[in-house]
Amino acid sequence: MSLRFAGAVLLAFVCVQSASASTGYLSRPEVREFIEAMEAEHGLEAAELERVIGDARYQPVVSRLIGPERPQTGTPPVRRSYPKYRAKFLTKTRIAAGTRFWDIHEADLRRAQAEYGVPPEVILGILGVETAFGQNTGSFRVVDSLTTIAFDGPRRQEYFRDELKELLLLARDFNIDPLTIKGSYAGAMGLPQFMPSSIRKYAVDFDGDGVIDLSGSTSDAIGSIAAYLKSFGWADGEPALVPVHLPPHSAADLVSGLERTHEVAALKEKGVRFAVKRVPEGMCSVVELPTPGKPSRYMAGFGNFEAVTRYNRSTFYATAVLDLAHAIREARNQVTASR
Ligand SMILES: [Ca+2]
Repeated sequence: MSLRFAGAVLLAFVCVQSASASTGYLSRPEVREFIEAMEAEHGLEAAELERVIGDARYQPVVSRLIGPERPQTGTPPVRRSYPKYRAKFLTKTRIAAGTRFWDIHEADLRRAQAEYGVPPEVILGILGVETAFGQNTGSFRVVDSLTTIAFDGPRRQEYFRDELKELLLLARDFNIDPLTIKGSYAGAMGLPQFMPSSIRKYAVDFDGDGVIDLSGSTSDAIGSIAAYLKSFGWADGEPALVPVHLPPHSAADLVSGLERTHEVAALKEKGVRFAVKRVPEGMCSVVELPTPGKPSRYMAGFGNFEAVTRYNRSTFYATAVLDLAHAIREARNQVTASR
């Protein structure tokens, strides 16, 4: 199929979807089915579900942002640039905002470290990359985002139907009107950008006021990030990433991305050199950080690195979080040393 033809089909698809969406989601059989299942399986009232989903609006921009199906094999991968990705987050402004945030919320950050073993800078690295410490938490109505992708999205409809379900249950649990909840185009919410299912599973009421509020309570946001990382195996005091030097021509064999498939001892036998003396035992991944036109850098990713990738399944993301964490820690050390 030529690209032009694919484009025409896509356009026709969008028009059909928009036309059906403009008559409202309630008239769609798959939406009726969803509502009936929510009623039968979770005891939500049909009238309330109809009020909420009947008000949901199709958002073309959400559909566009979630993007098309990823290309299948056969298309050459685009050579990405880690330094370019990193530069978006490791700005002077963001690092300075991180140290200010640390000053203001020191007590909560300390308490999170004591309870979950996650150091302040890692929590700040996530907050910094996700929302610039709460500056960009998203302005979409989450009901609109999730309903759009769940029923009209170009991909991952099933996942987003589950998240819509979780949002409705979350709103019931905390007695909030789901129509008032704002978030990213993909339905991620609050300072730490948790999806509804993650809030229900992992978030904590860290300020003890009886509700979990990741938008209004910085304390809840801090505690919830730490609780999330701990649930995915964060181990206090362990390194997340260790720079490695690979023997020539071994990258294609050894780079494993998100997968921790290598024994440290086996990598050493293959001639991989670790940049630190005390290398944790056990399994690690080998992560490639490419720069177009230059040799790539390589890192061994351990359990704590994997915990961060559980937040967002991307080696670039997790490396940038940890780089920002390190930069904020350094900046804070300088500030406190000069006081
Ligand atoms: Ca709270």
